[in-house]
Amino acid sequence: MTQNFKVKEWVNWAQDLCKPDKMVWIDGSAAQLDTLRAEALADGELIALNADKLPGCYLHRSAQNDVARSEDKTFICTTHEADAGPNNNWKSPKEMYEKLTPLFDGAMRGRTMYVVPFCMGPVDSPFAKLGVEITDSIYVVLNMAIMTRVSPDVVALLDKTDDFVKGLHAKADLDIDKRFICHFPEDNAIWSINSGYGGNALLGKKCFALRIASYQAKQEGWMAEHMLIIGIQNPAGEVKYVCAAFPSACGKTNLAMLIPPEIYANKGYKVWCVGDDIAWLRIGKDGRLWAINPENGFFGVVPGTNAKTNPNALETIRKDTIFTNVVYNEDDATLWWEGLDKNPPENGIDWKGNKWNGKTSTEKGAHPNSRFTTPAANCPVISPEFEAPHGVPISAIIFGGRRAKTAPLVYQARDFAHGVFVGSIMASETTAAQTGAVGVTRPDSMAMKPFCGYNMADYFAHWLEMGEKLGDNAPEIFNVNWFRTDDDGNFIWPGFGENLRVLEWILARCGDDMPAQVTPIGYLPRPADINMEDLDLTMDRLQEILSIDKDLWQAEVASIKEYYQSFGHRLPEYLHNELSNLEERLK
Ligand code: GTP
Ligand code: SPV
Ligand code: MN
Repeated sequence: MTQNFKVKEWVNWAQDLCKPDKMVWIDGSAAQLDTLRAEALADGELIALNADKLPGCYLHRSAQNDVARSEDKTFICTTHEADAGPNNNWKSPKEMYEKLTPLFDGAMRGRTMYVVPFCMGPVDSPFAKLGVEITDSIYVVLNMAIMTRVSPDVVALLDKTDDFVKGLHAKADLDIDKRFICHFPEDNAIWSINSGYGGNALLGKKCFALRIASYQAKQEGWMAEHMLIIGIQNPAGEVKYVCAAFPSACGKTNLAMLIPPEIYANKGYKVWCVGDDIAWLRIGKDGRLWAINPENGFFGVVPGTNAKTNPNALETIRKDTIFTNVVYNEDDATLWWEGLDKNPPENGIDWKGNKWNGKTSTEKGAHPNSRFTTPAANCPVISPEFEAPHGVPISAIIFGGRRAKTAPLVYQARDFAHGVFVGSIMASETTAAQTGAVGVTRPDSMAMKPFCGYNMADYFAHWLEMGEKLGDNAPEIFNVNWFRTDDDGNFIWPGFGENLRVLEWILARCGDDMPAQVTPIGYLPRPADINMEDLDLTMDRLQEILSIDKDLWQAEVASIKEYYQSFGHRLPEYLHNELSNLEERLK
């Protein structure tokens, strides 16, 4: 338990409000987590699996109405509505404290209240930040122990500072009508109730490391972004680091664990994973941009993970992993999900807990947003710099969305400021990672639409300011789209490991000697500059995904205009000008 008076005072207040039967401080020790797992197994919150085939792994089934982030129930509570911006649901702090206090009142009666001190970032990093999550869910505690740093070292740090984020979480009745995920950036506080789902309940992740942290980053002059971080090692052994921001379920974990195609592996290329979802970026003493991954594990999409698409992820999740909402195989207590292999179990139990025969059933066995929670240390390609206190220097920033049409395979911004424009005009088709319709194209600037804890117009201004501070040291900015489809709806680009071919062009463009085509939207590769060796794709198809359809782009400009208008006068003038210039160039 901490000696920090502020923490104790707040925990006492929460205890008085939530009225648990018992309170347990979590130190992350193996013995303590073992006890919790045994308890969760006894009451069915966790299901044991085959200890030989999946050592240390468990299955959890969530409530059926609680399987994804609930964006309509997520609020940014600032004094002034304009500070939350049109990109967020806003309520005043007063209103939400008043509304949620009665919901938390007595919410933990008959339950245990767990107090989890945690650290985002390596514990010895000057950029690390502390939080304390109070929760009544063992599932949440066990997930937090994987996703964040939870240890006596963290408690020692907490003893010395009052700078911590207060996260209050209660499952309550999982009542969807009383589900709220409220952020109070002015108070460093998060209140989440009636959901047990990852992004709603693991408060270190999206709630803290993106929504609250983006607000802090704006004040303190750094950036909190929805980005993976990888190191790409060339045959000479040099490693260059890039960050990539893609919306939820658009390929970050897959790119973060990329295995080079044979022709690249044979030459000596390697890809190292630093992070798969969140990056905290700062300008270093050398003037360059440096990134740390504040997380300690991966909370990844399960369906589609297989030996071909992501063998590294498959290897990572063979042990010490919590699976949520996949198929249980009664024959040997193993797991299955859509896209694993062509051999689904006949004696299965689906994610809803019903008997499921994979050979005959027409329904999906695993939920499309079923997830694994697994320690970063398990990843066979975890970067040697994963724990580096100052992080890694970033050469390129890549934005990318899921677009059937319009966005080409890859293009480069003219400079950093233009790159901010490119990020701001991103749009992507919605996925199963959030509740609501799937496949609807919506603006998702920098893949941060659901995660920016303040007015996005101010966020764009902050990006532009960071670019000015970085000057000549600014990373190059790119946009990619792995998801262009043909007339039959099939993906044209093979994706996954083959994405290294695009990364190779990107890194070449970060040097001096790779020419490119100048187009209205930015620099595109000359088709011959994408390495097609050993690739099952015709030059015609490549040219197709490297083409820019002026009609589609003109329509795109019209919708961006409308989107920009939602920010009113707060939108930086520069972005308006870039949009007009783009419109001109498309004529
Ligand atoms: P979050 O954890 O929600 O932030 O998702 P993510 O961005 O990490 O996405 P992830 O890597 O888990 O991929 C999501 C889905 O996209 C999976 O179904 C993948 O199989 C699919 N996917 C990933 N990379 C590619 C690719 O290069 N091409 C195609 N066609 N699909 C991909
Ligand atoms: C996402 O939806 O972007 C995720 C999963 O990474 S969650 O933690 O639920 O946000
Ligand atoms: Mn994510």
